[in-house]
Amino acid sequence: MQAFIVIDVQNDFCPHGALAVPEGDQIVEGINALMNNFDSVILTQDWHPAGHSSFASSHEGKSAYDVIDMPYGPQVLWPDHCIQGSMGAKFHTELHQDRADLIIRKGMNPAIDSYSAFFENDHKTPTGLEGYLNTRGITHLTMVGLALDFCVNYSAVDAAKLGFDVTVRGDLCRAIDLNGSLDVAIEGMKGAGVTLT
Ligand code: VGL
Ligand code: ZN
Repeated sequence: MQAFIVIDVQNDFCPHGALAVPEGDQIVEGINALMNNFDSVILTQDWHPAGHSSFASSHEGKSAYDVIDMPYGPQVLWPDHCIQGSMGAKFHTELHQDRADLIIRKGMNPAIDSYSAFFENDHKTPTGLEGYLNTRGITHLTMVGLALDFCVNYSAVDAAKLGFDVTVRGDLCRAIDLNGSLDVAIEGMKGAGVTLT
Protein backbone atom coordinates (compact mmCIF):
# COMPACT_ATOMS: atom_id res chain seq x y z
CA MET A 1 0.00 0.00 0.00
CA GLN A 2 1.27 3.41 -1.02
CA ALA A 3 0.62 6.78 0.55
CA PHE A 4 1.15 10.26 -0.82
CA ILE A 5 2.25 12.60 1.97
CA VAL A 6 1.84 16.29 1.21
CA ILE A 7 3.82 18.37 3.67
CA ASP A 8 2.70 21.85 4.79
CA VAL A 9 1.31 23.32 1.54
CA GLN A 10 -0.05 26.26 3.52
CA ASN A 11 -0.46 29.96 2.76
CA ASP A 12 2.33 31.07 5.10
CA PHE A 13 4.84 28.97 3.14
CA CYS A 14 3.69 30.37 -0.22
CA PRO A 15 4.60 33.74 -1.79
CA HIS A 16 3.31 36.66 0.37
CA GLY A 17 3.09 34.33 3.38
CA ALA A 18 4.80 34.92 6.71
CA LEU A 19 7.55 32.36 6.00
CA ALA A 20 7.35 32.34 2.23
CA VAL A 21 9.26 29.62 0.43
CA PRO A 22 10.32 30.86 -3.04
CA GLU A 23 7.94 29.40 -5.66
CA GLY A 24 6.09 27.53 -2.91
CA ASP A 25 2.81 27.85 -4.82
CA GLN A 26 4.22 26.41 -8.04
CA ILE A 27 4.03 22.81 -6.85
CA VAL A 28 0.29 22.75 -6.14
CA GLU A 29 -0.93 21.78 -9.61
CA GLY A 30 1.53 18.93 -9.89
CA ILE A 31 0.61 17.66 -6.44
CA ASN A 32 -3.11 17.70 -7.27
CA ALA A 33 -2.43 15.78 -10.47
CA LEU A 34 -0.73 12.92 -8.59
CA MET A 35 -3.28 12.42 -5.83
CA ASN A 36 -5.28 9.71 -7.59
CA ASN A 37 -2.21 7.50 -8.03
CA PHE A 38 -2.09 6.44 -4.37
CA ASP A 39 -4.03 4.24 -1.94
CA SER A 40 -4.03 7.03 0.60
CA VAL A 41 -3.40 10.78 0.63
CA ILE A 42 -2.24 12.44 3.82
CA LEU A 43 -1.81 16.18 4.31
CA THR A 44 0.26 17.71 7.08
CA GLN A 45 -0.42 21.12 8.54
CA ASP A 46 2.00 23.20 10.63
CA TRP A 47 -0.27 24.37 13.45
CA HIS A 48 1.31 26.54 16.13
CA PRO A 49 -0.28 28.29 19.09
CA ALA A 50 0.41 32.06 19.28
CA GLY A 51 3.65 32.70 21.14
CA HIS A 52 5.17 29.37 20.07
CA SER A 53 8.78 28.86 21.21
CA SER A 54 9.99 28.52 17.59
CA PHE A 55 9.00 32.14 16.91
CA ALA A 56 11.74 34.78 17.17
CA SER A 57 9.10 37.11 18.67
CA SER A 58 8.93 34.82 21.72
CA HIS A 59 12.59 35.45 22.58
CA GLU A 60 13.67 38.91 23.67
CA GLY A 61 16.53 40.34 21.61
CA LYS A 62 16.37 37.59 19.00
CA SER A 63 15.65 37.97 15.30
CA ALA A 64 14.14 35.64 12.75
CA TYR A 65 16.63 33.03 11.51
CA ASP A 66 18.82 33.27 14.64
CA VAL A 67 19.61 29.85 16.11
CA ILE A 68 19.18 29.19 19.84
CA ASP A 69 19.80 26.21 22.08
CA MET A 70 16.63 24.52 23.24
CA PRO A 71 16.58 21.61 25.71
CA TYR A 72 16.21 19.28 22.70
CA GLY A 73 19.03 20.88 20.64
CA PRO A 74 19.60 23.85 18.32
CA GLN A 75 16.48 25.54 17.00
CA VAL A 76 16.15 28.07 14.18
CA LEU A 77 13.87 30.95 15.17
CA TRP A 78 11.21 31.73 12.60
CA PRO A 79 8.88 34.62 11.87
CA ASP A 80 5.46 34.01 13.44
CA HIS A 81 3.75 31.57 11.05
CA CYS A 82 0.95 29.03 10.76
CA ILE A 83 -0.87 30.21 13.86
CA GLN A 84 -3.83 27.94 14.61
CA GLY A 85 -6.95 29.12 12.79
CA SER A 86 -5.22 31.94 10.88
CA MET A 87 -5.38 32.48 7.10
CA GLY A 88 -1.67 31.71 6.95
CA ALA A 89 -2.23 28.29 8.48
CA LYS A 90 -4.87 27.32 5.90
CA PHE A 91 -3.89 25.13 2.98
CA HIS A 92 -3.22 26.85 -0.34
CA THR A 93 -6.71 27.38 -1.78
CA GLU A 94 -5.94 25.40 -4.94
CA LEU A 95 -4.73 22.31 -3.06
CA HIS A 96 -7.25 19.46 -3.40
CA GLN A 97 -8.09 18.70 0.20
CA ASP A 98 -11.10 16.52 -0.53
CA ARG A 99 -8.92 13.60 -1.55
CA ALA A 100 -7.18 13.48 1.87
CA ASP A 101 -7.83 10.52 4.19
CA LEU A 102 -5.98 12.17 7.04
CA ILE A 103 -4.83 15.65 7.96
CA ILE A 104 -2.13 15.54 10.58
CA ARG A 105 -1.32 18.70 12.48
CA LYS A 106 2.00 19.32 14.18
CA GLY A 107 3.81 21.96 16.20
CA MET A 108 1.02 22.38 18.77
CA ASN A 109 3.27 21.92 21.81
CA PRO A 110 4.34 25.49 22.73
CA ALA A 111 7.74 24.30 23.96
CA ILE A 112 8.82 22.03 21.07
CA ASP A 113 8.93 22.64 17.33
CA SER A 114 7.92 19.82 15.01
CA TYR A 115 9.40 19.73 11.53
CA SER A 116 8.79 16.03 11.03
CA ALA A 117 5.35 14.56 10.46
CA PHE A 118 6.39 11.65 12.71
CA PHE A 119 8.16 13.12 15.75
CA GLU A 120 8.52 16.53 17.35
CA ASN A 121 11.99 18.09 17.28
CA ASP A 122 12.92 16.23 20.49
CA HIS A 123 12.93 13.18 18.16
CA LYS A 124 10.86 11.34 20.80
CA THR A 125 7.32 12.69 21.01
CA PRO A 126 5.27 10.92 18.31
CA THR A 127 2.54 12.55 16.23
CA GLY A 128 0.75 9.23 15.71
CA LEU A 129 1.37 9.09 11.96
CA GLU A 130 3.53 5.96 12.21
CA GLY A 131 0.70 4.07 13.89
CA TYR A 132 -1.82 5.24 11.30
CA LEU A 133 0.35 4.08 8.40
CA ASN A 134 1.18 0.73 10.00
CA THR A 135 -2.43 0.04 10.90
CA ARG A 136 -3.45 0.66 7.31
CA GLY A 137 -0.69 -1.56 5.94
CA ILE A 138 1.08 1.28 4.16
CA THR A 139 4.74 0.56 3.45
CA HIS A 140 5.64 2.95 0.61
CA LEU A 141 5.59 6.71 0.96
CA THR A 142 5.94 9.44 -1.65
CA MET A 143 6.56 12.84 -0.09
CA VAL A 144 6.19 16.31 -1.58
CA GLY A 145 5.68 19.83 -0.25
CA LEU A 146 7.30 22.59 1.78
CA ALA A 147 9.93 23.11 2.76
CA LEU A 148 12.24 20.54 1.19
CA ASP A 149 15.13 21.33 3.55
CA PHE A 150 13.06 21.42 6.75
CA CYS A 151 9.74 19.64 7.15
CA VAL A 152 10.02 17.39 4.07
CA ASN A 153 13.60 16.48 4.97
CA TYR A 154 12.86 15.67 8.62
CA SER A 155 9.74 13.72 7.68
CA ALA A 156 11.53 11.70 5.01
CA VAL A 157 14.51 10.85 7.21
CA ASP A 158 12.28 9.81 10.12
CA ALA A 159 10.13 7.69 7.81
CA ALA A 160 13.19 5.93 6.36
CA LYS A 161 14.54 5.28 9.88
CA LEU A 162 11.17 3.78 10.81
CA GLY A 163 11.51 1.35 7.91
CA PHE A 164 9.22 2.86 5.30
CA ASP A 165 10.27 2.89 1.66
CA VAL A 166 10.49 6.63 0.99
CA THR A 167 10.63 8.61 -2.24
CA VAL A 168 10.81 12.41 -2.23
CA ARG A 169 9.70 14.04 -5.48
CA GLY A 170 12.11 16.97 -5.60
CA ASP A 171 10.23 18.59 -8.48
CA LEU A 172 7.16 18.87 -6.24
CA CYS A 173 9.04 20.48 -3.34
CA ARG A 174 10.61 23.90 -2.80
CA ALA A 175 13.30 24.86 -0.26
CA ILE A 176 14.01 27.72 2.13
CA ASP A 177 17.80 27.17 1.77
CA LEU A 178 19.07 28.88 4.90
CA ASN A 179 22.88 28.89 5.27
CA GLY A 180 23.33 25.84 3.05
CA SER A 181 20.45 23.89 4.62
CA LEU A 182 19.39 22.49 1.25
CA ASP A 183 22.72 20.72 0.59
CA VAL A 184 22.79 19.37 4.15
CA ALA A 185 19.23 18.11 3.74
CA ILE A 186 19.94 16.37 0.43
CA GLU A 187 22.98 14.61 1.89
CA GLY A 188 21.01 13.65 5.01
CA MET A 189 18.14 12.19 3.01
CA LYS A 190 20.46 10.22 0.75
CA GLY A 191 22.38 8.93 3.78
CA ALA A 192 19.14 7.74 5.35
CA GLY A 193 18.22 5.78 2.24
CA VAL A 194 15.58 8.13 0.90
CA THR A 195 15.12 8.07 -2.89
CA LEU A 196 15.25 11.65 -4.15
CA THR A 197 14.02 12.22 -7.69
C1 VGL B 1 8.58 24.57 8.39
C2 VGL B 1 9.98 26.04 9.42
C3 VGL B 1 9.10 26.17 10.47
C4 VGL B 1 8.33 23.69 7.21
C5 VGL B 1 7.69 24.68 9.43
O1 VGL B 1 7.15 23.36 6.93
O2 VGL B 1 9.32 23.33 6.52
N1 VGL B 1 9.73 25.25 8.40
N2 VGL B 1 7.96 25.49 10.47
ZN1 ZN C 1 6.51 25.93 11.94
